[in-house]
Formats: sequence, structure tokens, C-alpha cells
Amino acid sequence: MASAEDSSARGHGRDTIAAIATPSGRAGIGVVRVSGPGVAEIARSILGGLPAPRRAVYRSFFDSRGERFDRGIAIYFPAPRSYTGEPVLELQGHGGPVVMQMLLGACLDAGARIAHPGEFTRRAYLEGRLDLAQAEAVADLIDAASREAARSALRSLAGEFSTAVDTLSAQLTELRALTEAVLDFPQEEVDELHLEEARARLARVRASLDEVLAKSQRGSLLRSGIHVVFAGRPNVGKSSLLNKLAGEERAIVTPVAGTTRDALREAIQIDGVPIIVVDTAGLRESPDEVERIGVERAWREVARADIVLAVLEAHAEVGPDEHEMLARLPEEGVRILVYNKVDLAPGVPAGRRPSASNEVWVSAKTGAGLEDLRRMLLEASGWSGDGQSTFLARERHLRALALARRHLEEAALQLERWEFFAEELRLAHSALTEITGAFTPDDLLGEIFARFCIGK
Ligand SMILES: Nc1nc2c(ncn2[C@@H]2O[C@H](COP(=O)(O)OP(=O)(O)OP(=O)(O)O)[C@@H](O)[C@H]2O)c(=O)[nH]1
Ligand SMILES: [Mg+2]
Repeated sequence: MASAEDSSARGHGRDTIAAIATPSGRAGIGVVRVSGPGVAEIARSILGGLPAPRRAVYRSFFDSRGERFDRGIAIYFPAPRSYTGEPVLELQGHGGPVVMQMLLGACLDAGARIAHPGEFTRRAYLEGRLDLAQAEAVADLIDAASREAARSALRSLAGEFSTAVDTLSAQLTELRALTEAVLDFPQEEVDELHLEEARARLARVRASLDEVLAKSQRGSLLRSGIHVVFAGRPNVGKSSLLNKLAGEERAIVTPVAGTTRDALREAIQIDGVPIIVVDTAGLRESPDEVERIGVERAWREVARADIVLAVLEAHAEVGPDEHEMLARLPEEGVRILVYNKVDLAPGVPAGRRPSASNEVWVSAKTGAGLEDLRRMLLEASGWSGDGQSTFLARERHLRALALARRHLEEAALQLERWEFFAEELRLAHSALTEITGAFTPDDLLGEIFARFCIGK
């Protein structure tokens, strides 16, 4: 039956691409993936015929001279119900480099060409199987460096992020329709009612946009890792705390004040959330040149921290030196006061106090209170723990959302000048549509897909 499922009915004159989809090296199995109008021909050449749709069949693989070189599984996905939306053939052979090269070579001999990085997913996007944000989520899922990043990428792949953006976009469309209707009758006075409605709708869109942006900003931390920097006077136990959080003796710990010189960074995970913790030199005036450079570096690290852990001693007075240090910490960003060595302060309980939300009493020696500190780090980074409230946004998405937001702010100022108001709405709208790819310039597409691995 020559329906849409027919192998050659789709493809729009495109060529047929093939690539080894599994990593190079030796493995039990390796997969070559083929997509395009030539799939039927390639199946005939290698397998002796096209397998039944979506069934795993066990076949011998033949090269172009009719010589058998492997046996394996073949699966045929007719268009449009395939990854790319085109006819797709997956060939699973034995996963050695020579066998895989022969399998790929057989596909090329039968008319395919080697796929560019990301070309399968690019075709999926062009065929409407995925929108752009979803296509990016494919790469993000593959590249996920932590469990939470993977979960978040999967939600984007399932379309949650795109749906949020589409909803915003639909709200804007309605508001624009209202505005354009007014513009069509320029001679009439814009009545109060229209103005009120526009104002109310604009406020709603802005609130929704802020919500999406906040979720995206939190999620983007999953990609880069949250930057947590220890800061404090010498000898308070910064390096000891870093070792405890890392679960390893990474930093040198001694009773000598001024032990740490260079900033030391460690990538850790708390509940699957990636966090970069940075140990720094104890902050004090020092005649020693090496230490002085270390202290300068410490301040630089503090300046770019997402969260500063200001370490104090639980058993000692917070004196003028400590106050001076605290006063020098940056205003913006999150600050947590960590009173270490609580084991030396009799009668002082470890952990968090209900009354002091950004303070915690811990002991790097006994481990007391550290669980509370971990929780506070997750909370301070905006991580709710259920993983539901973030989008694994890319820089590109954040920029587009922020741009849309600026245009909506501008629109709010132009509310009584309809032409300008309408123009700002249009600009906000086009920024949003770039995210899912409704209006995305070709060069941007090229840039996005070029960063994929081959075979995806
Ligand atoms: N009793 C007790 N001693 C601790 C605790 N944490 C650290 N110490 C000790 O305090 C001393 C200094 O610890 P470090 O971790 O090197 O302190 P630091 O803040 O990194 O010091 P600098 O690198 O010199 O700035 C060491 O002798 C540690 O064993 C703690 O919770 N309790
Ligand atoms: Mg140290």
C-alpha cells in the first residue's frame, strides 16, 4: 500500500544519511542508523529485503559484493513514525570497530552518505517531530552530568518547557489581536475599557513570563553547576568542611593558620544536583607574598560565587576581624553563615535554628549539622528537591526570555501609545518564538545542531 508509511513517499528530495550511533570502541553491540528515502534500497542490499515495520528481525548482513560480514538485528521504522520522520533503518551488529566500519561502508555503498553531527535530530526538527527546544533537550539528555540534569532534560524532551513557552506565546497572541483591532480604527478614541483589558492582560503575561524565567534560571544552574565558595578567617576549618562535603581528603588541613593558598575547586553532587565547591585561603592581612596572592584570589572567587559560605567558629567570639570580613562580602548573592567546630562549644546544638534561616552550626570533625548545611545549599540554589520546578534552560533560552521580558516592560510604559505598544508586543513575541523554533534563522539552526554528536 503506497500510503504515508511508504518508505519512499517522504523525504522531500533529501538524500539518505547513515552513521554509527554508538560510541567507537569495542562493545557487545553497535548500531548503525540510516535515515532517508534510500532506506528500502539499502535494506535490500544489506539484508536482502525490507523487514516488516517496527519488528526486530535477525538477519545476515551482506556487503556490496554479496559477501556476508556479520549477523545482527534490523529494525525498520517507516515514515512518518520514526525518529526523524523519514524512513529509518537501525542495524545492530557486533560492536567492534571493524564490523561497524564494514556495516557503515555497506550503507554508503548502497547509496547513503555519512551524516553530519546532529543531522538525524535536525531532520526530526524539520519534519516537525520535535520543536527546537525539544531537539536541544536530546543533546542535553545525552550530555547530562547529573541525575537531576537528566531528569530535567527528559521533561524538556517531553515538551514541558515548550508547552510553557507556547502558553506564553498564546497569551501574547491574544493581547496582540486586541491591540491590532484597536489600531485598525485609528480615528476613534481608544476607550478606557480596551485600555484596562490590555493592561490586565499584559500584567498576566508578564507574571507568567517571570515564572518561566525563574524556573529556567534555576534550571540553568544544573548545567553549569552552582558555585559555592568558602570564605573565612584562617584556621576556621574551611578546607576541613570542603573535604567533608566532597567525601574525600582533597584539601590540605593543618593546625597552621594560612595553610590554603590556591583556590581549590571540587565538583560534588547533592541529591543529584551538581555543585562546585571552592576552598580559598583564609582571609587576613599577611606579609607573606604567596599568602597575599592567595587572599586576593579568595576575594575574586567570593565575588563570582552564587552562594558564599562564610565560615566562623562556634566556640569563639565573633570579633572585629570577623565583622570586617562579613562586611566586605558582596551584597548580592546568597550568604550562609557556617559556625564550625561546634564540637568545641559545649551546650551549643548542631544544625539549623528555626529562627535563623541562613545560619548553621556544624562540625567538620564529627560531621554534626552537615546534613542541614547540604539542605540549605539546595534550598539556597532554588532547588526544591522534587525536580518539578525547573527547566534545563540553555543560555539561548535565557537570553530570549530576558529579551521578551524587556520588551514587555517597555510595552507597559507605552500603554497609551498603541503603535509603540503593539511594536513592543511584536518584538516580545518574536523573541519567544525563537525558543521553540517557529521563527529561527538558518545560521542559528546550524549552530545548534553542529554541537550534537554524530549519529544523533
Ligand atoms: N575540633 C574541631 N577541629 C576542627 C574542625 N574543623 C577543622 N578543625 C581543625 O582546625 C584546623 C584548621 O582546619 P583547616 O580546615 O585547615 O582550616 P582552614 O580554614 O582551611 O584554614 P586555612 O587554610 O589556614 O585558612 C585543623 O587542625 C583542623 O583539624 C571541627 O569541626 N572541630
Ligand atoms: Mg584551608
